[in-house]
Amino acid sequence: MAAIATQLPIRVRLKRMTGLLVGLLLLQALIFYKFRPTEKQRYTRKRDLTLNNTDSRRESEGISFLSFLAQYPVKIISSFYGNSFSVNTSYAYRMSDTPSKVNSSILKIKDSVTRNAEGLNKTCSIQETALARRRMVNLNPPSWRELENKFKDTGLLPGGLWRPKNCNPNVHVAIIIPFRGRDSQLRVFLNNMIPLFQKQNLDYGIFVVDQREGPPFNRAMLMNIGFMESSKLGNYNCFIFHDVDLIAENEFNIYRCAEKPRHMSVLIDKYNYKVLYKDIFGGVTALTREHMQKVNGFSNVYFGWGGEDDDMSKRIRDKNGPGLSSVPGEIGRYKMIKHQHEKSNPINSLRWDLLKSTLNMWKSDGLSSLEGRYSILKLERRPLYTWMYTDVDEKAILWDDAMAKYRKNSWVQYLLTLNHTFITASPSISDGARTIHSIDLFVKSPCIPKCLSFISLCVISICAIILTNL
Ligand code: UD2
Ligand code: MN
Repeated sequence: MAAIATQLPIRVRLKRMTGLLVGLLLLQALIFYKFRPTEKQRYTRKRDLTLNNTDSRRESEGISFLSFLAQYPVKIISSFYGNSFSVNTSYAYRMSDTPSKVNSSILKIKDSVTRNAEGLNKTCSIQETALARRRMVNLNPPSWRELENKFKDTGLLPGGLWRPKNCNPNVHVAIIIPFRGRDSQLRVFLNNMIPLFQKQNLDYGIFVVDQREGPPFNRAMLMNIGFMESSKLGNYNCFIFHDVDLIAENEFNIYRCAEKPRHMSVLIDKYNYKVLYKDIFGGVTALTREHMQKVNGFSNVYFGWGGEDDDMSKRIRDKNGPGLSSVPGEIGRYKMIKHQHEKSNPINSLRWDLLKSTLNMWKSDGLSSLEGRYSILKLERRPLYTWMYTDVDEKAILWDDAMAKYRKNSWVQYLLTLNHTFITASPSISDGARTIHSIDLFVKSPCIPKCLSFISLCVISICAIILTNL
């Protein structure tokens, strides 16, 4: 074969090689398609996981194991029922493999900013003459080192806390930034906004609430977490929820709270400085502690892009709500740093349905349903901001009774089957005490498809090398 090939003209050989390569590629595609992993292969079995056995209500109600399984929108890969399994007395257990919570002692760092004696009694006023109606916005991201150097002599305390030395603003502002994977935008934000906060004589702290990889981004829940956690650290009474990509253009846009919850990012360059729709409440908003408590904070059930801001708008505009206000357009001008929508923040297809239920759900969905559904994995007082690395327990949120009516929705099913899970178990009762006979947790394995395509690529490359040497 090789002997014949060497006698052929180079053009013919090249043609053959290309033909062969294309053929091989097609073959690979075919093999890949034909032998794609079955549902079962996509999971790996995990044992020895911690059993999250806190759902005592479900247990005590004795929900039948089988019927409980049937509701689960996850695929049952295999079921095993041990000897003592009995349909009527069986119970379902929920599993969790979330990382253990951080040592709670680090949460206890309190801010301790000193102010000189004279400053304590004097209320701050804003020097209007120092403010500009059009400020220079710099959209180039500096490095972290440059940033830290720039602000090191401004009196910033670890965690990005700052307050004016010579007066007392009487308002403690927590700037809360829902965040995931936008490092360069954060640098642009800090570079432009720290000088503004200081110029406005604010007593402020910046809290970046960073959602760990996993389920789609949950902006509203991160803001609730920021509210709760910053309140543990300082005596804040005004909370400004801030998209990381928005930079204020008018210095008269004062970062304070008003009598009613306030929408601050009214006109944005990306939308040609036009108000997108009435009662919009996304971007930058300011709410006092009382406002937040009155509306039970934001909703926790909006995973992915969209809807969560309108949900808050409805909460505050409800007849018993605190009402909505916004700054005049000319003052609420912002630039949005250019960005694409992340894959990890896909559009929430359930948002319109959820929005129909806001007024029925808000009392049970929000600050009141936050406890135990997230953990702070790390909390760091970084030089320019406080970093809260957060894990959101999407399963716990979506298994809430309030979400029962949406459970069959494809978006919810998708969220529930993400990454994890399935258990097959044979729990039973012996002597009144619960015993679990066998639990297998299947964790979705991302490896097999990835490995296959990698192997496939290797095969093609090896073939190509052999062929070119023919
Ligand atoms: C609009 C709203 C925003 C929010 C969003 C829908 C305005 C000006 N903005 O923004 O408030 O309601 O629609 O959810 O009305 N983020 C990350 N990492 C991610 C994804 C989001 O950090 O992977 C944060 C970041 O702070 C970002 C914000 O969430 O600024 C909003 O997300 P976006 O910028 O992708 O959405 P956008 O611009 O459509
Ligand atoms: Mn944006």
